[in-house]
Amino acid sequence: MGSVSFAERIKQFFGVKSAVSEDVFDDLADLLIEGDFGAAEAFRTVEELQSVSKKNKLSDREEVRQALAELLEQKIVSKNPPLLNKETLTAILLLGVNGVGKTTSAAKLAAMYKNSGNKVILAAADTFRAAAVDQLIIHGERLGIRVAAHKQGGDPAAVIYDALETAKAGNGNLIIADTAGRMHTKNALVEELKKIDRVLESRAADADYYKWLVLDSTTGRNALAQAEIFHDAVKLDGVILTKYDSSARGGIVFSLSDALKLPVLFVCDGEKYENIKAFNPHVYTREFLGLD
Ligand SMILES: Nc1nc2c(ncn2[C@@H]2O[C@H](COP(=O)(O)OP(=O)(O)O)[C@@H](O)[C@H]2O)c(=O)[nH]1
Ligand SMILES: [Mg+2]
Repeated sequence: MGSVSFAERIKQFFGVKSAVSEDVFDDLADLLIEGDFGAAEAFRTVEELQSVSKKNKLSDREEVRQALAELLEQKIVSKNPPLLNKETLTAILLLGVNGVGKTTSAAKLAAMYKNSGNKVILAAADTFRAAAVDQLIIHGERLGIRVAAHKQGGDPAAVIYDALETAKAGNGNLIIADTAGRMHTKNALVEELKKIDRVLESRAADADYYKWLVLDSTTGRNALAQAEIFHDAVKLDGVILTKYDSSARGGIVFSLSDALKLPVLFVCDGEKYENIKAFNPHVYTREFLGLD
């Protein structure tokens, strides 16, 4: 792709003043694939677009771009982030492989929900890396938020258990749990996550419980493979898309919808606490197609 960003390429593509021919649609399929669409999905989308274009007698690329925006927006499975009940307990489990931004997202969510009046407890259930626990404790200190933590190597399920007890003692209505994401032994990770999941299901049976997968938007199609593994293991409720400030191409959102019916709940576009916002399918689609 060179140094030209995907958004620029798609802008250039639609900026060309020419009639829409068969070739234009072929090129568009290629472009969507470059933008992290799956091949089958890209061809299907272009076929649908071709039939819409024919039906509505669209003649230039700009009209086709508008039609594509509508088509793509309809494909997104969307869901607003939940409104939390402050009178009852809510637990949010963050999952994902190393480096995607789980710990950072845990802190961002904690800051956001604290600002809207929730009493938050962060749970340092990534006990695999000492640095992960320290990183969360530092966020907790900065944000004035309690962190449930054990020493490195401890049982992550026990950390969650502690956080639940602390909350039940009246010290919080929202638990946000960070988890480990080492993928070198997929089975061990899946087993660990299932155990955490069981603790939450049984010890917080009356709580609202959400499982959100954190995905790095710069990893492209690999993100879909990650989502499949985690969704299989613990039935996810939604996705947090990180690093959207970088060279992300964005097509992955359409695949998450198409293949897994998984909604994206939040998009993060920087390292600061405030760099998180609720996902908006309309805005996202228009940004993806370089429309402002
Ligand atoms: N630019 C950018 N960097 C991010 C974002 N989210 C996380 N990071 C950075 O990505 C790196 C890994 O994040 P971390 O939360 O430790 O990932 P974890 O291993 O999944 O817990 C850190 O350097 C973060 O500052 C984001 O939305 N944008
Ligand atoms: Mg981490």
